[in-house]
Amino acid sequence: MGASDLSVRGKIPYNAEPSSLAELTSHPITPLRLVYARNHSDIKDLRSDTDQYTVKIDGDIGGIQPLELTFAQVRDDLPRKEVIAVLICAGNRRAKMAEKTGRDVQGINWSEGTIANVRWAGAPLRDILLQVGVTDDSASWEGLHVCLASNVAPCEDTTWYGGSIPLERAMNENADVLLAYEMNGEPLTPDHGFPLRVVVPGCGGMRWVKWVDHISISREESPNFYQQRDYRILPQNVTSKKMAESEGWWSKVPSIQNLPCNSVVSDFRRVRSACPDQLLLKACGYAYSDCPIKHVDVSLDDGTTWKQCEITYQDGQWSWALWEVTIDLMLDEENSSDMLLASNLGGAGDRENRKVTVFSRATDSAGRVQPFTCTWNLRGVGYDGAGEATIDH
Ligand SMILES: Nc1nc2c(c(=O)[nH]1)N[C@H]1C(S)=C(S)[C@@H](COP(=O)(O)O)O[C@H]1N2
Ligand SMILES: [Mo]
Repeated sequence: MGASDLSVRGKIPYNAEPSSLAELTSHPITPLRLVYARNHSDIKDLRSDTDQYTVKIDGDIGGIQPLELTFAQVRDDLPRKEVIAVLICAGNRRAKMAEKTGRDVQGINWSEGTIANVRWAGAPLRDILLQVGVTDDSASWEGLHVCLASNVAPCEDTTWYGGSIPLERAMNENADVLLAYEMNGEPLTPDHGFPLRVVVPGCGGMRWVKWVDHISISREESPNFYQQRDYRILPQNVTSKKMAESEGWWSKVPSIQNLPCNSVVSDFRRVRSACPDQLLLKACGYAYSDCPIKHVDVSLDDGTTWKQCEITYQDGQWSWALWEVTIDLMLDEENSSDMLLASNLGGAGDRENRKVTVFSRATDSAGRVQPFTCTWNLRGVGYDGAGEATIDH
């Protein structure tokens, strides 16, 4: 990992995101050196312990035959599946939430780079669950959860890391949930969970448990702190952790699972034009949801009118979408496009050094539209307001 590729947001535990969003979105598949790191504990380097490393699978329901698999068994004896899926932290864009709402949020001050589009390879979790006796009858999955845990290192708030997903998701062949051992064709690195991590496409990164060593089928969601008392969107009126605890808010709202429909502007700049009457601006960025993106649109008039962008990359069900658009900001305001708000051009006079703000908005294939504004929540999670970038031109 190059020293300048990531901006370190916390040294202990180690938390870092790419320094340049423009560079991040210049690669459809995120190179390992640009993959953000999000850790609630020290990073365990288990590379010399792989012979001892096992994953236990059990459950508190009937009909489960507990099983213990070695890393080699998971890698060599089970089917291998590859999936391109975007990994995103629930705290992505937290700094934007603070900026747009003018209120402090609790958590690492993430910009918009805690996102990585990776080609993962691993064993389908479904095949492992079938081995321990989960049946292929979907009615039997109802109300059950798969608890995913890592006991290799104590975390900031508790002694271990865990999270859970509905059993339904883990058993659905099309949901592509993996016990992954490779990213971009290489073994996982210690910071990304070597030897095994869970990959849950379309779901927030906090459930993609790294260094996973215990998988358990349960009637309850994971009892872990990060499932029960964090990674939930608390209502706006909950203004402190103390209030959240004393009024029991954590159990009143659901744990986050699926990704929101979201987009971000990663680069916005003026581009040269051969025609002197033209003022060309180029914007590009990323978008994602819990299903493929249908289109991304941009607005120069605070969301009154929108122009559709070109999607330059999207691969399969679970990747991010990369988009770009060129906007012709005519020098003659009278001929300017409908999109253009006069105030955005700075009004009368000076055509130089005027600020232009572009907003982006994603629509997914299920018809969900990214909202323009996002309300504040205490932990600053799930920010999904319009993407935004401003330039002086
Ligand atoms: N064991 C363990 N797994 C974990 C975490 C952690 O702190 N410990 N962090 C989670 C969170 S919040 C995110 S966003 C992703 C980050 O994965 P990365 O560091 O590979 O980018 O891992 C998840 N899995
Ligand atoms: Mo996260």
